[in-house]
Formats: sequence, structure tokens, C-alpha cells
Amino acid sequence: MRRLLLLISIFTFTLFGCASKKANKSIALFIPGICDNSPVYQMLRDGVEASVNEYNQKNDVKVKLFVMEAGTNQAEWSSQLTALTASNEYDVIISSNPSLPDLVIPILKKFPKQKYILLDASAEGNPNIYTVCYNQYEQAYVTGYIGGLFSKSHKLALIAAQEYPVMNEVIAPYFEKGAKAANNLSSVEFRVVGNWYDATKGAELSDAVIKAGVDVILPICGGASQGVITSCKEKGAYITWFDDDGFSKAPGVIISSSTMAQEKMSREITDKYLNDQVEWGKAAMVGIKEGYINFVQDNPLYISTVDQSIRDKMAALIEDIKTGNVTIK
Ligand code: RBF
Repeated sequence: MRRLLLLISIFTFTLFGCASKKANKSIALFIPGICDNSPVYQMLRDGVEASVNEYNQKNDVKVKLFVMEAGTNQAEWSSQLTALTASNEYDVIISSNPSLPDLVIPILKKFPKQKYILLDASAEGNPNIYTVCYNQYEQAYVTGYIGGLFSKSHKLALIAAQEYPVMNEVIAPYFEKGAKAANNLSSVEFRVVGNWYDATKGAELSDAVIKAGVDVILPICGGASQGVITSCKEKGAYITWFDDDGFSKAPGVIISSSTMAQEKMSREITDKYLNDQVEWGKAAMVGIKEGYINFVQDNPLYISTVDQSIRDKMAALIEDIKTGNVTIK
């Protein structure tokens, strides 16, 4: 009798255990850095949270969301991700940046059940990973194009936080390509801060290139961009902004914003996950045509800062990319 009771209780526990595990989905959001001053991460967080909140309002069985800001010490990310995975608490781990596939693929060898959704990254064919990357060939090219049209000295600069394959092989070369297509006299200086937070270093690098004649700068350096903004304001140079709509950060100084729809994408992919619709193993790429890269043209600060003749050329370029008349990559 005792044995029978024990068997029944084990059976019931197993049944309930499985049922509750299945019904209560839990998500970990791993921010590889900090949200503050990094629009890609803030948009990621906003999108995932919006999806989970909406789901929880509509459903009795609630989804659990744990957000982990991993901080700026990249050497710790792998062990932090391993610990998150090993906890076995989360059905999926969502994150964003191009370095993540190389971090999670070795972890999967030990923990082959974990699922990962990685945005702003690319890895095809692994049944545990789904990736979406934005067409940064287009994003960088249109940014360079307006920089090339706008610059009076024909000297531009890209101030990057660090070097990484997408920076070296996509963003920097296509920013330069765009600038040269707009005006073949254009040249681009490349400078590296060394981290994603040092605004003082950002300002120093910016001051130095402006002194050498640069009048348009693209900062891709997280919190260090704040220093570039201060420098450009003081020295009368201009900024092409990347990732979100940055016009209000420095009216009259920011001449463009080439955005990625990371909030929309992260909301949509979390919705898909919660409805069991993720196409695991796939690597998507989305750009201007698909509506996930946008060159902001309707912000009044764009209209008041940039001459009509340049805005007309930009409108024509964006339209050509949309219709397929022009292919960047
Ligand atoms: N972008 C940010 O805005 N903030 C960051 O802290 C940040 N950290 C990154 C760390 C690594 C290792 C890599 C490869 C990229 C990082 N990015 C960061 C860049 C981001 O993925 C993207 O390339 C840029 O935001 C341009 O769209």
C-alpha cells in the first residue's frame, strides 16, 4: 500500500511538474553591457518587456522574465551566460550583439537543451539558436551618404568603441563607401575608444579629429558617444547618429539618424516565442525594404538642420533602395 501511494505521488508530481514547466514559460534577457546610453540594448529590453507584459495581461498562466545586465567586462560574459544556462531556469535566453553566437555555441555542447534567440547576430543551422541581423551594409551606407553630402571639409570620422568583425567588415567600409558615393573627395578617419563607456576618451578623440579638419562624425561607442556629442557641440562639428532616433540629443548638431527597429523586432520575436512560432536554426536578415532599417526623414529637427537639396538626395536614395533600383548588399 505504501509503495502504491509512493508510486501515485511520484506519478502525480511528474505530471504536475511537467505540466507547470510547460505552461509557465520563463525567459531570461541577457544584456551584454548596460542599457544606459546604448539604444540597441534599451530597445531590446523595451520590446521584450512589452511582449511579456501584454501576454501576462491576456493570460492567466504568467510568463516569468528575468533581466540580467551583464556589465561592460566582456571577459565575464561567457561565465555569466554559462551560469544562466546551467541554472536550467529559463526556457529561452534572449540577447543581442554579434559576438553572442561564438559565446553560446560552446555552452550548448554542455547544455544541449537550452534555446537562444540572438538579435543583431548571425548563426545559421543550429537547432537551438534563432538569429536576426539587421542589414548594416544599408544602415552604414546611407549614414555615410548623408555625411558625404553634408561635410564641407570632406573629412569624416567614425569613432568606434572597439573593433569587431561587423565593425571592420561592414559598418566602417560601408560608411566610407556611402560617403565617397555622395562625394568622391570624402575621406574617413577611424578611431577606437577601447570600451563602451568612457565619455572623456570619446570627447578627446572627437576633439583631435575635429582639429585635423573633420566636420562630420559617426559615433558608435555607447556611453562614450556622449563625449563626442559634447565635443561636436563645443567645436561646431556635426554628428550622424546610428541605431535610434538621436536628433533630440543635440538639436542642430545631429544631422541624421539611421535606425534599426530593434524594439519592434524584439517584441515580435518574443511574441513568436510565446506562441511557439520561432523557426529554430534560421538566420534572418532584415533591412530597409523589410522596414527594419530606417533613415529618419520626418523629424522636424532633420528638416530644420539639413538643407532641402540634401534631403531630396537622401529621399531619392532611400526610395531607390526600397524599390530595388539600388542594391547596397
Ligand atoms: N553597442 C552598444 O550600443 N553598446 C554596447 O555596450 C555594445 N557592446 C558591444 C559589445 C560587443 C562585443 C560587440 C561585438 C558589439 C557591441 N555593441 C554595443 C555594438 C552593437 O552590437 C552594434 O554593432 C552597434 O550598436 C551598431 O549598430
